[in-house]
Amino acid sequence: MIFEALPTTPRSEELIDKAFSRAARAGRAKSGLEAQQSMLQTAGNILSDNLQNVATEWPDFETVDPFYYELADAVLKRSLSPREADTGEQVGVDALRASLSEVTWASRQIGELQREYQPKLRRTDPETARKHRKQAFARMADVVEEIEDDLLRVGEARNALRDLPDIRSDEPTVVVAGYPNVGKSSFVNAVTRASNEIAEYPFTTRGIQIGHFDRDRIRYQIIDTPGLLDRPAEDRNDIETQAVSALTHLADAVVFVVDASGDCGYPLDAQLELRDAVESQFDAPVLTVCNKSDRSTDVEADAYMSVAEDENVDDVLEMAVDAVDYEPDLPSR
Ligand SMILES: Nc1nc2c(ncn2[C@@H]2O[C@H](COP(=O)(O)OP(=O)(O)OP(=O)(O)O)[C@@H](O)[C@H]2O)c(=O)[nH]1
Ligand SMILES: [Mg+2]
Repeated sequence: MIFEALPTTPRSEELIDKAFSRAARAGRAKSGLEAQQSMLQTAGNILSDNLQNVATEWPDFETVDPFYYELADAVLKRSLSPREADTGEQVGVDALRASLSEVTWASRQIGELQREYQPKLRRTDPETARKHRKQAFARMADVVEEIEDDLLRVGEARNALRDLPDIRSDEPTVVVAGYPNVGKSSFVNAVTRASNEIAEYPFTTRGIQIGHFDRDRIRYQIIDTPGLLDRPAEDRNDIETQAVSALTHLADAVVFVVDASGDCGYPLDAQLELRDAVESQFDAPVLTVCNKSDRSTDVEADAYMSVAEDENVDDVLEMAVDAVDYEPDLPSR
């Protein structure tokens, strides 16, 4: 998971304290002009390096997998307030990138201050050097304080993204969709290992379920998305819509489960309408699978199964694997 390893982001105050106390320590080890030079060098390096690290530890959003880009954007749109200082009222990944570029700016600015003051601490008396050094520190602190909001925002973004469910964008993926109560989770549970993860999904109040199964030594990922792909698109809010859009980048096949018996509480017409909508939104093949065949098979479908009676479940999975049509990248010989 690409956002998992992001380190904590320091706050402006923390960073200033750290830089200046290390600088004081470095200064105490020397005397006269050298003490002032060493302090400037230490504070400048700590500030510019730490700020630079904040910016470079993020993945390059230009090249990030589209699934993660949209996922991150949706999460950040919810968790980051718009930058009021910006005329553009940036939100989501744009707001984060704007803050990261401010942080990079600050890092460079500190470097420039360091270079500006270095000559002033040479060939002068220690007292004048001390005044210049103090002035340099004040200006460095101003720069770091100026990006206080940006550091906070980057820290918030990091916290919001770190806990995203561990969905692998590089594994062949089956997405399971369908109205509530049709048997989606029953199917996922039946075909996956016992160790399914139920992950907090930041778009819905329901946990997303991520399971895995193996076929021909290839690991497949199967994702149950309650609260997202279980009702008409017009009922989704902006963030849910974007989450579904992220899923379209991820899905290699969709198993759309219907319940022809209507036991689930939703009329078959509505279920098929949702199926058509999912079909038109996803590029991946969509299999219509009639579950609860023990109750009814009264619908045109690609397959019929009863998870409850373990009827045809493996065949449905096989169909899904065929639909995924995954060709592993074999090393070229
Ligand atoms: N008769 C019958 N009942 C089934 C079958 N499969 C699932 N059920 C029952 O249908 C109900 C709903 O199943 P779930 O797997 O929770 O359905 P779901 O689609 O995950 O529902 P949500 O998570 O609410 O969206 C449960 O009571 C299951 O026991 C089946 O093949 N036949
Ligand atoms: Mg479920």
